[in-house]
Amino acid sequence: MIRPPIAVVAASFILASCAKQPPVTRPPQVPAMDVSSFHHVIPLPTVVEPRDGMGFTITADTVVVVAPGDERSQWTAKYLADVIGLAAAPRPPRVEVTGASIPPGAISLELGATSTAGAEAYELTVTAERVTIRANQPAGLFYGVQSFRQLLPPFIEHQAVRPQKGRPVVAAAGRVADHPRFGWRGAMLDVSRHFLPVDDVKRFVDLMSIYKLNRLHLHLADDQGWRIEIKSWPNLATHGGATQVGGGPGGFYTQEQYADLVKYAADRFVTIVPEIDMPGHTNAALASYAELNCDGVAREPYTGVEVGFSALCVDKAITYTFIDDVVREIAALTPGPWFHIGGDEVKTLTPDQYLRFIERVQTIVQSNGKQMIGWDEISPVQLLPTSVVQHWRVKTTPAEAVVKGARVIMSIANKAYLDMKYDTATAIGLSWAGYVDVNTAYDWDPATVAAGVPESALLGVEAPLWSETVATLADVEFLAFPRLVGIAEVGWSRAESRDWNTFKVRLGAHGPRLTALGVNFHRSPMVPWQR
Ligand code: NGO
Repeated sequence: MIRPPIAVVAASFILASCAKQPPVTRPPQVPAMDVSSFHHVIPLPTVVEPRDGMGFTITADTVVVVAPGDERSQWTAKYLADVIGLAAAPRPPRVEVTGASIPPGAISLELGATSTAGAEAYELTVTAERVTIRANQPAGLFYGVQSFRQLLPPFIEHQAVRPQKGRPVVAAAGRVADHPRFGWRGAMLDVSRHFLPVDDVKRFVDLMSIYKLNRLHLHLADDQGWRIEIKSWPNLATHGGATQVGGGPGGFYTQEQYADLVKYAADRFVTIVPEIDMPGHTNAALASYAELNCDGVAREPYTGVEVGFSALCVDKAITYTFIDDVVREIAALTPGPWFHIGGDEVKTLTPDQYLRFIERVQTIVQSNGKQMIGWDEISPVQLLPTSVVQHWRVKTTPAEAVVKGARVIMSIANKAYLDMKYDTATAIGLSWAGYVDVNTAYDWDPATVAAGVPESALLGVEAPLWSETVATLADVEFLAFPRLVGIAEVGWSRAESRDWNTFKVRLGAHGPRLTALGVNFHRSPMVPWQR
């Protein structure tokens, strides 16, 4: 079967390929009726060139071809074969590892120079004869695969899909050349206030990687729960992890489970960023070990949602032995270069105590081979050039840290916090930073949202999902989707190419894909969802 040509509005959709070219005018709003003839790739690639004519049909003979030598490319080829799964044949496409010339009918994954430098850049070409995904590095191949996947019909995403006559698996013809605006495109899960089992986190990794997000920050300790096994301080997990908001059973990751999760994410080019919040937000630790408290008395476990009442005893030597042990054990399990120390909302220490504490912890993190990240309260600290500030507070700016050379992850709460309600009707979530509807989460630029934090200071963008009101994976998905899809585009696509009116139409085309994936997404009335 021939897919309808996609010429109609193609020209307006072609975007300039490199930053040196003059800014391109924004694509006009796409009428909903034309949507089926479009590439709907999210995040919007740097260049999209739909072409007339037949697309590529996946059949029982389709092979995924990859050159020998690079394991990650081979893993990505297998991943693509699994994504296609049984949609076109009784078994997934065969993966052929070969240096020989590419046969017709193949999907070819190739490492080699592309028109844009960078580990995440890629080019994707789809013709009736073959599909070519080319990238400088394996990460780019993975992103090329994710773009190609989005050209395939949404039904392939359904786990129970079986090949059916009259249901061809066709990708439209065209070309994409693409690279990201920012290197840091993240999400954060707060597994402390409510615990999420490893399989739920893996599912979240799967979903975020479809949209080329590449950092998953895990908020592993707070007042209500300590969620990772520390062998030298075992009560942290067994006692400090035994409850959660509302008094549920909580839980924690064994070191083995955490390492497995790190690997699972790394396979999908997602780096795990562990956070142990300190010196505040530490009641779970203070409840686990009496000696961490200034008065030597262990605290009661906490299952409420107040903040700011707890703090480590910053003048006791054992506090720093404890921190060094925790950082060392987690750092050893974490190949990524970062360790997040929280540092937010400390109300029981003097400013001087706070500054000295963070500076000392910064040294501990560095001596364990990691770069420190902290919430923007750490801005006044004498930061090392490698340290990073995560900006969340709406009425402040981390400009003083930027002046001193710090780099910033933009997570401003009134745009990027996924735990804010969409609107007054949203059943879960908070609203202290206002309502964050789908357009609000999308329609902003990280480089202009905080005074004194220009593009050059930004590592990128991250959307935190705090879990005071978020008890299950279904809740997580409801608040994250579709806003996280918008944040993914904020992080990947160039500011001048982004436009809410065209984005909402492309997002609407992702409704059937999210449905087929079983995502419990918010069907916001402001998005023209396709059925
Ligand atoms: C704040 C606070 C968290 C809350 C969250 C709720 C930061 C960095 N500290 O963000 O403890 O859970 O708001 O939105």
